[in-house]
Order: sequence, then structure tokens, then C-alpha cells
Amino acid sequence: MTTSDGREDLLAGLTFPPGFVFGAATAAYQIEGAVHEDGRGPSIWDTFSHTPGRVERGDTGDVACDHYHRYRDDVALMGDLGLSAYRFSVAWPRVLPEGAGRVEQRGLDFYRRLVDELLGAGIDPWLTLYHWDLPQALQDRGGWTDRDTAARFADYAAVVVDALGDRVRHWSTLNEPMVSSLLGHMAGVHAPGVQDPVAASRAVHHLLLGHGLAAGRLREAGVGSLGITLNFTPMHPATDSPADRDAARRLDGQQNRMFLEPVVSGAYPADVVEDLAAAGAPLPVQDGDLQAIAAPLDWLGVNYYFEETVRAGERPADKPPTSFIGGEQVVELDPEGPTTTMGWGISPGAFTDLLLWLGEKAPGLPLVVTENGSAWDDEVDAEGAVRDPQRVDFLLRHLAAVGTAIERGAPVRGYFAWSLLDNFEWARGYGQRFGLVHVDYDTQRRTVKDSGRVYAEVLRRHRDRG
Ligand code: IFM
Repeated sequence: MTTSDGREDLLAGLTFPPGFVFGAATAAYQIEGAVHEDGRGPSIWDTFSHTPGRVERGDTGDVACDHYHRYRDDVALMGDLGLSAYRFSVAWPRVLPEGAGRVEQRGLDFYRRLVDELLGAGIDPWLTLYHWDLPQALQDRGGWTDRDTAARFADYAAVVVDALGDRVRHWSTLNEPMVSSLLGHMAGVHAPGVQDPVAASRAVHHLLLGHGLAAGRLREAGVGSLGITLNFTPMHPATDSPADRDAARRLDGQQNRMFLEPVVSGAYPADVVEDLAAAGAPLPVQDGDLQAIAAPLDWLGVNYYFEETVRAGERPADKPPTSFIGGEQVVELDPEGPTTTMGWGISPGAFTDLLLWLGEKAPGLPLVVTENGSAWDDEVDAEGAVRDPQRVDFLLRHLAAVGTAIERGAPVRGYFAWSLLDNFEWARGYGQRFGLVHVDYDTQRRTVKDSGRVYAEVLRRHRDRG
């Protein structure tokens, strides 16, 4: 592998503690395809992506990376990259096509085969139970706005752990409940496409309650490595003015603290509770809920992509709808400097600060970076290679940021790159490529990008150091 052109310095500077987990992550709807196969029921993302105007170019997850049929090759690819772990999600509607009740054995069998393939290749499976693909049948009964969905999620967790608990050690309940609640029910840019502050705050609480109830069931089944994955966006005020500081406080509250604090401390932040009540969208907390939500965890999954600067003021009319309750009175500034094709800024320094902050907010709780990555316009060139220098740079700088956080005392135990493969990037469809491996969607041909090779080199050096 070539590590010329200045990468060598960055590569040489990367050292991680023994036992540090290096993996890559994906999610069911983004890669599996095979949406009608083996009895799978429809999910809210099938409905959403098939609704005209919801997803760019009308893209859907119908075929995606066809991973459902190609999982063996994909696991072999992971082996070639030298991954020690793979984070994937189980599609609830494959296992319970109606969301509750009847179990579809063929759906469970797929994940059993996938897990066995991983174990056979020496790759540790990290399973996420919910990465946004709620069974449509539950949505028809109110989805996450309905308290009962939390109980159904716990039942689903029990079914999956009963089937796979003997072979999967690492379990995560939810991926990014902030996105499925607020982007799905406030901004309406994700499934189920609702724009209603009351629905949004109900979805927030019921997702977290679902996490707590599922955690209880997983523990009963003997799970010893249990976590939840939250996405964090550090929020900075544009100026020191009280109005801008308050704008940053409000967005930080809903983006970061509203999900972290109940999980690790058993209470919603008081200022957020007040903000939501004042907006007429109180969190529907009942007795005992917070105790369930604060179920003890073994690790916290951290997804980090970018930071944001905000100021007080009327949100410009040409911006997409706000994801935050009351966010109409906050302006999110465009990032300074280069951006990825998602339009996101690049701030590895903020990643270090975030990990240190989390180390303080959740003392003693190990952190695992469950996602970090960047999207670029990648193409296979005439030599059959995918040159993605920007992703290489992003990857190495963010790995260095993790290393710095560890040196300064943050208890980070692992890093999963987002993503193993280019895939269905939700409302942005297939136009956004996050993979370490390029996917040609016409032929399903996989091509390891330069960034995949560099990541493999990081992992090789880590292994060689023992
Ligand atoms: O693709 C998503 C993933 O599903 C959840 N976290 C962010 C990624 C990039 O947007």
C-alpha cells in the first residue's frame, strides 16, 4: 500500500491501546435490499421512500447493496480489510413483519447466517436492534408517538436475543434516537415524515423508554455488553451575546443533552423540560419511566460527524424545516471552510472535545465511536481504483482526534468507520457515498477505495504492535 504524499506522518502518529476495537458500520435498510424476501413486512422507510418527493431522485432501499444475498462476499471483504468488528442492524420487520406477534423465522435465520459468517472470519458482531426501520403496521397504530410501541420494541428485543444471544456479545438498543424522533416527527425529512412538535416530543420519550425496557429484557437474557448509540453535534454560539448563547443552549439541549442525560443520569435536563413545555410539547413522562431509561450500560455509542455554530434569529425561509422544537427562532450558520458533499463542515478538534466532555458527563462509562465518516463524490477511475484523498484525510485526522482524546483520559474503547459500503443515505438517496468500499449500483461490484486501504493499514499496524 502506498502511504506517500504526507499520509505517513499521520499514520505513524496513530497509536491506540491494546484491545482497541476497529470496525466498520452499516444499517439494515441502507444495505440489505430484498425488501420483499423471506416474509419481511414493510417498514416506515419503504413507505417513505416510495412516496414521491421524499427521497432525492426517488431512490429507495429496494435493492440497495443487495447485501441480503451478498453478505458472504461482504464478510470476506471485511476480513480482507482486517476488521476486528462489524456493526450492523437487524430489521425489525424481517423478524416481526407486523411489528408484534408472529415471528418470521426466515428473517432470524438470515441474521444467524450473517453472524456465523462473521464469527467464522474472526470478526466480532456488534448488533443494533433499531436503526430507524419501524414496521409500518406499528406506524399505522401511532408509531413512536404511541407509548405502546416502546413495549413492542422490548418484545422484539427479547425475540432477537433469544435467537442470537448465544453468538452475539455486543448489543445496542437504538441508533440515534435524536434522528428518528426529531428528523422524523419535527422536520419531517425522515420517515415517517411528520411535522408536529407534540408528536416529536412523544417520539423522543417513547424511543428512550423503549431503550430502557429493551435493556431490561436483554439483561434478563444475560447480555453482558450493552449500549445505546447517540449522535452528538457540538453547538457553539456565534457570539457571546445572551441571545446567541441561549440559542446554542436550546439546540444543544435537544440535540445532545436530552438523549444523554436520561440515559446516563436518569433525568431530562431541566432547561429542556421547560423549553418543551413552553412550546406546548411536553415530554410525556410517567412514573418509573426515567428509572427504566437509566438502565445500567456497559458502553455508550458515540456517532460524530460535525459541529455547528448558531445564533438567535428567524430561521431563513429557504432552509429546510428545523429539526428542533422552537428551532424556528434559531439560525444554524453555514460551516466555514471545506465541506463534504453532505454540506457538513470538518472539525476533528471538536471530536476530541466531545469525547472528553462525554467522559466527564458519564464518568466510568466506556465510550465506543460507533460511527464517524464523510461523503465525497467517488468514482472508479480507468485503472479500476477509487482515489478518495479527502476521505483518507478525514479518516486519519479523526482517528488522530480519538487518539488525542484517549491520551487526555477519555475512555474510548473502539472506533467504527461509517460506512463499510456506499449505501442508501436516507433522504439523500444513493448520491451520497460514505463507504470505505465503493459500490457500483448497476453491477453491485465492490471496489475498495484508497481510504479502505489506508484504514486496513492502520489496523495492520495496530495488530503488529500487539
Ligand atoms: O447514514 C447515516 C447513518 O444511518 C446514521 N448516522 C449518520 C449516517 C450519515 O448520515
